[in-house]
Amino acid sequence: MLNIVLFGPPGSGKGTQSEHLIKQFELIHLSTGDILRVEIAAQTELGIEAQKKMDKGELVPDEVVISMISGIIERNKDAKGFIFDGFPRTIAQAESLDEMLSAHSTKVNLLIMLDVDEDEIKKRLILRGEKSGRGDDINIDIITNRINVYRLQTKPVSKYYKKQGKSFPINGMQTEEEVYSDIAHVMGKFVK
Ligand code: B4P
Repeated sequence: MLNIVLFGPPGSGKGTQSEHLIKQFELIHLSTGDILRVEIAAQTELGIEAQKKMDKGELVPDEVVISMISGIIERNKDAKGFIFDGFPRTIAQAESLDEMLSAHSTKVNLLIMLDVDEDEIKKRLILRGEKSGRGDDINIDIITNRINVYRLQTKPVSKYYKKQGKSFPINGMQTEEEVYSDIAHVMGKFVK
């Protein structure tokens, strides 16, 4: 299995770059943000609880997200690998992911870290909010909170994988195509 974590602040291009990766590599795309938005649209119990957190720019509780991911890994034991998009977002999630993968004799192979500065993130998210009406992209206070949550709770996850020699930083301030070209270059080291 080849397992990739696409990592970076909100609006850094994780979802955007996942689309390119899916086209080129036969990996299962697993976006916790997308899964949660499906639950919200269906107004499930999980979705209603998740929406309260997401509308404030906070993270959904670890146990909720971990059990969602665990079920999907379990159902796709024979996959060539996964693109984890927006997961793990806390150290507890990273530790759980390592345990889940290790139970299937596999591991995270690399973390692709998309570096984008705060002013650019705010511009991108506001623009997306205007186009899509996505609740957590419209309000600047919510966006600022998401950036703070990223800095405090999520950024340490990149250090966790850096210590394991698995973190590859990419300049996410370039055009979408240039970012993907850099990602494809890193992927070349893992896919022969
Ligand atoms: P996500 O759905 O993961 O959303 P995101 O971080 O905002 O987006 P992403 O980085 O994918 O941005 P995109 O490519 O779309 O999370 C939403 C919320 O769900 C979280 O705040 C949290 O509450 C909850 N959640 C999700 N996972 C969780 C977890 N594991 N634990 C707890 N809670 C969780 O790009 C954004 C915009 O930029 C797009 O409009 C795009 O067109 C543009 N763009 C992309 N690349 C560009 C480039 N190179 N140049 C210019 N614009 C670009």
